[in-house]
Amino acid sequence: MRKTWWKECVVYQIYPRSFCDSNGDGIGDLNGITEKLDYLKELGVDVVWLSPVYRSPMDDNGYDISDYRSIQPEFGTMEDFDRMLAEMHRRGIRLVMDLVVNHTSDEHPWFVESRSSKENPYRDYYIWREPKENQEPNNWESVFGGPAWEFDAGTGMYYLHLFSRKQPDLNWENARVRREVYDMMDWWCQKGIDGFRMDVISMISKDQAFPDGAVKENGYGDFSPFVRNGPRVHEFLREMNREVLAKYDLLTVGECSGVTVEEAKKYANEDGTELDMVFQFEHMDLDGGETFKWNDRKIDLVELKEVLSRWQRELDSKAWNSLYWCNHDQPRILPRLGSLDPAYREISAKMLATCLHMMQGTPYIYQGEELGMTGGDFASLADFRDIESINAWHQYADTGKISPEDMMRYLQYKSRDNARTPMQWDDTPNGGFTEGTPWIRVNPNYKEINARDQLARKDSVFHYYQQLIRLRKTHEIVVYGEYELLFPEDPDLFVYTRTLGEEKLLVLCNFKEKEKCIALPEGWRPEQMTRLIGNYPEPGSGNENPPRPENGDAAELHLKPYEARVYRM
Ligand code: TEU
Ligand code: CA
Repeated sequence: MRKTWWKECVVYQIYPRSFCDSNGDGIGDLNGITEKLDYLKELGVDVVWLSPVYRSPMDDNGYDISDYRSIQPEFGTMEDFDRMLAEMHRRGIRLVMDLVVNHTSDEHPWFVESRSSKENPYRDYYIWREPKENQEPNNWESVFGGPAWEFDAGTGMYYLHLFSRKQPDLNWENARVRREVYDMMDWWCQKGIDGFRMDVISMISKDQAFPDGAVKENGYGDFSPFVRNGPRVHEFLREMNREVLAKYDLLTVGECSGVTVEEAKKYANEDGTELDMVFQFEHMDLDGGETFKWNDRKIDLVELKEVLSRWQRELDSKAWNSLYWCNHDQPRILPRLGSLDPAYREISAKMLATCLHMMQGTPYIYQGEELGMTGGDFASLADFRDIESINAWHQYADTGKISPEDMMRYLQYKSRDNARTPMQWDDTPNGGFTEGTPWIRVNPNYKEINARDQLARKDSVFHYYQQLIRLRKTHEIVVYGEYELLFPEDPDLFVYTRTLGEEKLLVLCNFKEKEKCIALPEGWRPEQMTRLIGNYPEPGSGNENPPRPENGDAAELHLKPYEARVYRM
C-alpha cells in the first residue's frame, strides 16, 4: 500500500459561521478561526477543512457561491484569509478548501448572463430545457423538496437545480465550464492551499436524456440513477486530476452521495488518477426511511458493523477510506449512537471516537465533536435556520403528511442545524462564541460542555481525542493495519482487530448502557496484551491493564456500559 501524508493525518472540519465570532456581529469569521489555531494545534490535528467562505447570498450557508475568488464580507477579507492561511502553515496545519462546483448561486455572474437570453455565450453554462406539455421537463424532486426545475419567464425555459432554486446546476458537458472550474482551482492552489473537499462531486455528470425517475410516495421522481455516479463523472475527474490536482501535493476528498464500494474504488483508486478518498453515506443513511431522514429511528448496531466493515475490507489496498461520524449536514453523533445521560455522555463520546479512529482511513473531526457537543436546543420552527429543515416542515407538517408534533420531534433529532449551533468555548454568555447575538441559538448546555473546562481537565473528551490522534502518529498499525471484524452478530459490541506484520490491535467498544461479557478472541492471551487506551480509569496501577481473570476465567472480558478499550499484542 502506498504511504502518503494524507493517509496519516487527522482532519478537523470548521463550519465558519459557527466557529468563533471575532467582531461581535453574531457570525463566526476568519479572524475568529485565526484566534483559535493554537487550540487546534493543542488538539493535534494537522489539516483543516474549511466549509465555504466565498462570496454568497447565503441561501444555503455558503454552498451557493456567487464569486469563487472572493471572501464573503461577513467572514472577512482576502487579507484575513491570507493571514489565516499563513498562521496555519506556520503551525504545520494544512488547509483544505470546500469546492462547490456542481452548482453556483443564481446570483453568480455566469448565471445572470446565462438566463439573460438564449443566445448569450453563457447560456450553455447551465442546464436549460424546454417545458414538456407546459410543465417541468421531467419529474425529478430536488434534494431540498419541490421540483428540481425552475421556470424562467424571461426565456420561457426551465433550468435544473438539484438543490435549492438559488443553486442552478452547472453544465459539466460544456468544456468551457470545466476549464473555468480548473482555472479557479488552480488559482487557489497558487495561493498555497493544500486540498479540496468536493461538494456532491458524484452528481456533476447527468444522464443527458433526463428521463423521469421512479415515482416516490410524495409523487415526485427520484433522480438518483441518472445523476449519482453519472455517465461521465470518472472521465471528468480524471481530466480534473490531469489539469490541476496532479500538479500539486493535495488532499482531495469527494463528497459522494450515493457512492457504492464499487464506485469508491474508482473515485479513490490507489493509482491516484481521480481523488484521494470519498465521503460515503451508507452508515449515516441507516436510520433513513420513506420520508427521507424525517423519523426518529435508531441505527441498528449489527447493520452499522456490516456497512463499516464492508468498506474497511473492500477498500483495503485498492482505495482509501475517510472516517466520520459528524459533519455540518448530520445531527451530532451523541444523541444518535451514544448517550446524553450526564453519567455516560463523556464516556460514550470517547467510545464512539475510539471505534472510529482505530479504523483504517483518514479520520475527520467536526468542530465540537472533540468536546462531546450534543446538538441543538430548538423549541419551534422559528429556532431553525437551515433551508432543508424549513422546507421539510412545509412539505410534511403544513400538508398534514406528518403531524406537527412528530415533525418537530424529527427536526429536533435530525435537522442539520443540530451540527450548526455555535462552538462552546467557555461558560460565559453564548458560550464565548460571540459578544453579540448569535445567528443561531447556542445550546444552553455550554455551561457544562465547553472547551475551557475540558482543556483544564485531564479526563475530558478533548484530551481523549488528543490521545487518539497521538496514537495514530506513534503507531503505524493504526494507519495501515488490516481490519477484521469479530462477533458480527453481537447486538451490543463492536469488536475488531487490526494487523500489521506481527503486530495486532484489539478494539473493543460497548455501544450499550449495560455490562457485557465476552470470550477473549482466539489467539489473544492476557499476559501478552498491553492496553493502549481506554475510556474508563484503569483498575490497579500503571499503564498496563491485562484483562483480569474474572470469575476465575482468564479468557473472559468484562466491559462496562459504553466502555472502549484498545489492546496491543
Ligand atoms: O451536501 C450534499 C448532500 O448530499 C446533502 O444534501 C445531504 O443529502 C443532506 O444534507 C442530508 O440532509 C452538500 C453540502 O454538504 C450541503 O451542506 C449542501 O447543502 C449541499 O451539498 C448543496 O451544496
Ligand atoms: Ca463576525
